[in-house]
Amino acid sequence: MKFKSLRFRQRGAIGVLRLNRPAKRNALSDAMVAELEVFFDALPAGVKAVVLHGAGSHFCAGLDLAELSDRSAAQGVTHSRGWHRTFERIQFGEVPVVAVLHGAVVGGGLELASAAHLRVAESNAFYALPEGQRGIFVGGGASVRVSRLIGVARMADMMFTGRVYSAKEGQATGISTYLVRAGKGLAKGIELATRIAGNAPATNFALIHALPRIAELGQDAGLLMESLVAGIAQSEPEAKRRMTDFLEKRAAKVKKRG
Ligand code: 1HE
Repeated sequence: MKFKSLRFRQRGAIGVLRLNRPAKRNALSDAMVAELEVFFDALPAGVKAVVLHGAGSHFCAGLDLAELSDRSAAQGVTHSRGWHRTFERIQFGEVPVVAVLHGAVVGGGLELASAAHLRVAESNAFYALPEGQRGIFVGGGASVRVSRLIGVARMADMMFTGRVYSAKEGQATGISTYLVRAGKGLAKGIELATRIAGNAPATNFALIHALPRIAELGQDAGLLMESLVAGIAQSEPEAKRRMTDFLEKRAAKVKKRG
């Protein structure tokens, strides 16, 4: 696949997608957002999980400020809805996406990261929502996704005050769920994606499409939906095979760490 602002490599079942405008700190131009949409709309055959990372010293500097033109209110809405469409393709797409974060993960960069299913941070990552200081508001889904990751109060603080979270703080507040040394993120992302790609397809489908929706429901409807999804998943031959493998001592036990 040939893109101008992205670079794609396939490693078996894993697709490694790199934001590739390091000179502009991977700022999200309209063209780059459009390329992301094309990529996630029609994944290359055989890709079962994607690792998303950034070229150079930062994951992503957010919206390409050089393109902030004289948009009317209506054009601003349309622009934001375009980002929403693209990031929905990532969140509710066909495969799990692991984002590997390093350096600046700011503004639209944090919005993009929050559309992924798993976040691995390197120790040099930092997070901010400079929209608050630039006199604008988030438009790439942060109100929904970042607020759910770290809470409304923390997100509002980031925007009110320009607060920057370190990688350690990002790990403690729930932005990332893995924290690794600088330079080790991609290998960790590929390791995790490989493990995820080996799951039963029904499990990955449920985690991408059902879990976030169930979490939005009230208890009654949520529990019913969980039962429906559980019933479907366990009826799959793949699930039967995996359970038999365990009972016949062919599958790994859950091991205590350390
Ligand atoms: C850019 C951008 C950008 C860098 N748009 N060109 N995002 C921001 O407010 C973050 C703005 N960027 C920064 O704070 C810093 O650039 C970084 C902390 C990310 C990186 O710093 P550094 O020292 O490594 O790089 P630099 O020297 O600041 O920038 C290198 C080049 O990238 C420079 O261009 P050059 O032609 O002078 O070399 C910068 O102008 C360019 N560059 N960031 C355009 N963002 C749907 S709503 C989403 C709303 C938002 O995302 S708002 C947040 C925007």
